[in-house]
Amino acid sequence: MTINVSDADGRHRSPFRAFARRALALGGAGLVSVTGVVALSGSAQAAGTTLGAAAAGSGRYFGTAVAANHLGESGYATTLDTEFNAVTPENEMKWDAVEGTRNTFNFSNADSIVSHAQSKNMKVRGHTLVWHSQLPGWVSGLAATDLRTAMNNHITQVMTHYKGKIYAWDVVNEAFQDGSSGARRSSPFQDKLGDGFIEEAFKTARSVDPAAKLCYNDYNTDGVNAKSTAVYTMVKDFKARGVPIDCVGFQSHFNSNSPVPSDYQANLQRFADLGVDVQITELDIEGSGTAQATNYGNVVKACLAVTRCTGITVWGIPDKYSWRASGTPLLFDDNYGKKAAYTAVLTALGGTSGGGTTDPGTGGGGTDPGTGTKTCTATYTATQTWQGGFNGQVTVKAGSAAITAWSVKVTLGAGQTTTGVWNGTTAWDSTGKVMTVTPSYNGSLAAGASTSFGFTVQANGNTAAPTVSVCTAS
Ligand code: G2I
Repeated sequence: MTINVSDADGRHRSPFRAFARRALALGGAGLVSVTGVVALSGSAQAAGTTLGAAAAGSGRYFGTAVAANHLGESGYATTLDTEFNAVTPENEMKWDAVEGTRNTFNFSNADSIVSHAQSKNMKVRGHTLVWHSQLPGWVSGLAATDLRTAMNNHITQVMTHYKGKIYAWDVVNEAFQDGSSGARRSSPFQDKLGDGFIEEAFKTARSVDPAAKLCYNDYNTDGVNAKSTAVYTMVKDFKARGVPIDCVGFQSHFNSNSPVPSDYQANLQRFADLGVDVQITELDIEGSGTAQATNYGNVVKACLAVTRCTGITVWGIPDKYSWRASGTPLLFDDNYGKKAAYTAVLTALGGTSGGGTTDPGTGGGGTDPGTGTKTCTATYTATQTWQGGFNGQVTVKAGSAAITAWSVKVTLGAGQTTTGVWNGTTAWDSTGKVMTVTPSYNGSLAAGASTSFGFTVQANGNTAAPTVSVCTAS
């Protein structure tokens, strides 16, 4: 069955107008000519339409690092509250932030994140108690006995302040060296207290808040390598000797120099097999478009394949606030538009985009008992605009029967060219203006489920929205 969906007025819009237009498209079934199928229904908050809700479908959380100074920005807070059900303070719980002066504790910024999270029923990951970085100078200057006292006091004071409010603490962060040595990293703690500082920190932590999960957290430990094996050996030893440890965090900061390892899932699994939870704690993947989306999807799939992988945290919301913003490593663009990576993550989590739920009358997403006819609709949204071009996104939604393939026709305006298409495979007609987009990995949609593809348009003076027409399903 073929359904024609055309762009209402063909004009390119500001993000605010695009938002208003999306609301119109969702509410306005009149834009879509459908025979025998009720088009769209339900609320954007229905289960599985956001990252947090989709992750909750398998009992997991989907979190983000949060910076207190952005909470007053409405796009930031709205995206946080809509999409995520866990937070990690990005810097606000670090030693320099809470105890810059010995025994003088300042929790105000961290408190603002924790209270925000609590008001929204979000989990909080505490980050981090003992770390060589962002460590005030006074700590590094202490001699061994005093340092041990200061470390245990810091853990005790901070964990007492947040007792009962923290899902998991990164008790010790990044204590191992990079490279092939498998050795501990030099730090004031390591150098003055020796290897035993790690287990001492965990024992102190357990005594303060027995309800919090206690994690060891590190980077470059995402695949099977010398560093991850050194951590593995330590965790195995802790479990054997009854040193309290509940989880291992895999930061998962990826880029072309440090790609997602092919044995990522196997590595998570070998830690889980030691009897600890595993968590992806600081995920970001530099890149753009399909390549970035594919990597993100693969990371999520790896976590879902490991029963004890209890949740995923990305290290920030929009690219512009990333610690490595130039690599555009996050799920939302600078205007909080959902990137292809977002869609890949949501899809991998088993969620559905586009704000729709299943059609009424299908009995909860099954094939429409009336017809079983395979249909789809396509809705265009401009997600980002800049001098000279824009990004367009097309949401493809299955009708009241599940589909395994779809095809959408997109006609560019005069003078326009595309410089990239993601989450879809293109075939061009002889004019070079009409592309037929078919799925790359996202062809199978349950009844009422959605996916999206996107493209970048070089406007060449024509900012009109491309015409999206003819969604064909099979
Ligand atoms: O470096 C990425 C992460 C690696 N694993 C541990 C994480 O805690 C770490 O996070 C980053 C934050 O994302 C950055 O925001 O840690 C950095 C410090 O090691 C943070 O950067 C610092 C800047 O270096 C400071 O100049 C700045 O004052 O953020 C501070 C607060 O904005």
